[in-house]
Amino acid sequence: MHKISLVLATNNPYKVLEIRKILPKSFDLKSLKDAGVTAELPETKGTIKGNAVQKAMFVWESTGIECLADDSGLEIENLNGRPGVDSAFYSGFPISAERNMDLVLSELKETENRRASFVTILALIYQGECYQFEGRIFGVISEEKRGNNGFGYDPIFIPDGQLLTFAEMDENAKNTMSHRAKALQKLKGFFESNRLS
Ligand code: ITT
Repeated sequence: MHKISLVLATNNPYKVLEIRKILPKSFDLKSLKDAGVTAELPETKGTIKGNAVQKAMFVWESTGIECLADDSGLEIENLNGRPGVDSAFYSGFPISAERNMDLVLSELKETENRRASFVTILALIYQGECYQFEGRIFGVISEEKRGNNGFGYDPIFIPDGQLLTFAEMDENAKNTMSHRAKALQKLKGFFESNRLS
């Protein structure tokens, strides 16, 4: 199996860590820094899917290197799917995960329906084509922040069937069940079934 070389089109170091842990060693995954990309990635499409494709196309067009972008978000039922595409900056700028979680918890105060899901859309540019893979995990928003692992909204998300938040689990547990893990399994299956690996 020859190595599949891809640039990860993300400025989020936690995503890079998770993707590198989840994909097998047959993938050679470079960071934007490794590829010499210093520009901000554009994210102006207003949807998670649109932004994933936009980030991947931007890196492809500026480097000519095949790449993989990840756009993700937390969708809360009782907030009509918010924060969704605005997850990174839900409580404004400068970006603060703590303030984002505090806002969500205050919006859900005394709310019975705490159902939510995390979604990831991966956009892959490979051999001149753009492919997309989606992963989703359902769960509930906890009453308060718990745990220090992971990033973003991990301290307030409890996946269905679990007692711990993502931030209380060790990274391996999150990486076997997360939205990102599910999307990456599809990507892996794509390479296996197309014998591209
Ligand atoms: P890039 O665009 O550079 O990839 P980003 O952090 O801005 O990095 P997104 O635009 O996809 O990424 O924003 C997604 C936000 O959703 C992210 O900043 C977190 O707040 C949240 N998020 C995504 N995946 C998450 C996860 O696995 N655990 C917790 N929060 C997550």
